[in-house]
Amino acid sequence: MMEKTFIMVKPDGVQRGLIGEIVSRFEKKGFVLAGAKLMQISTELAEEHYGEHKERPFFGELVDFITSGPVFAMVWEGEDVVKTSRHMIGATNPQEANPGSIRGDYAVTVGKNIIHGSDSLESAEREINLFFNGNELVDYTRQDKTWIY
Ligand code: DAT
Ligand code: MG
Repeated sequence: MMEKTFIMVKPDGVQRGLIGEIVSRFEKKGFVLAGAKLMQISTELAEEHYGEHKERPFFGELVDFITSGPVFAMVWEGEDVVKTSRHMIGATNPQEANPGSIRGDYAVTVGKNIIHGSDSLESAEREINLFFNGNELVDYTRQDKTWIY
């Protein structure tokens, strides 16, 4: 099924110069970039985005971290992109993330795991709407589509 998902390079990934590497992996995979922007997340947006974790002991640290510097927010489109991008990203704890995954290759600790990806179709829709206006997303066909599907 054709889907869209929300992917974000976190402040640690931006500071470590990993935006290009991460964009490149999704691009080479064959997914379509529908929108992207460098932005500073407000405390309000951070608390809303991570709302499901507000009772967890690490919530305060998580909000401080995600607002500590610019993030690179993206929307990627493709067949089963929600689940596939979670595989590409790897386990939440980089110590458990497989080599070859983004966290497995570039991160060491759960508090600085460099990238976010929506965990379901419902989360993807919610997060895309939270971070992007409709007019910031572009609908187009990649020229190599028939070589991917
Ligand atoms: P994911 O980012 O893989 O969807 P999640 O939704 O369970 O993981 O948690 C959101 C973020 O919160 C995660 O990327 C890093 C942080 N986090 C999760 N569990 C944590 C823990 N036990 N200690 C510190 N930070 C944690
Ligand atoms: Mg999550």
